[in-house]
Amino acid sequence: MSNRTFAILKPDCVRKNLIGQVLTNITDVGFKVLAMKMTRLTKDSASGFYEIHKERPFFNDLLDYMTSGPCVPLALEKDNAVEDFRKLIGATNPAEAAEGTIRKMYAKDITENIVHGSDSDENAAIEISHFFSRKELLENNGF
Ligand code: IDP
Ligand code: MG
Repeated sequence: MSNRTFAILKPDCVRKNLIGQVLTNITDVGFKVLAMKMTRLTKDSASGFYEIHKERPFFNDLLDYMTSGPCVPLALEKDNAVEDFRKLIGATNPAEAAEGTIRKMYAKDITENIVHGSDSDENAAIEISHFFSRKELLENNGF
């Protein structure tokens, strides 16, 4: 069990002006923000990040969506971070997400689903280092 996960407030979250609201949902349940930035993904960066899905039929739509505007990557800390964050955001498809989850409350559909959350400790570490340099993590948090 690791105490870190990686999240992205996706472009629809930024467009809908929900950055503050969703961050509040995240910090209210005890996640601490270790690092945060606002950035617009390039096609290359988005396809590297979602490499695992490159054979899926929705891959091109996913790249268009993730590059459609700025997003907010976050490195987060909490006990049992990966699992607790996945519970907080809910199922990929908001129609199937539990009541009270972030995707249930704010997401439009299975593509535009507001937020990313790592699915394992190993991927959390890879994804954090995809978006944040050692220097950024060190300067912000002293580790
Ligand atoms: P996750 O974000 O809940 O981990 P993944 O299966 O890893 O879900 O998919 C990554 C992202 O790709 C989803 O969050 C969503 O934006 C998009 N996506 C996943 N499945 C579909 C689909 O069946 N149709 C369209 N977009 C999808
Ligand atoms: Mg995933």
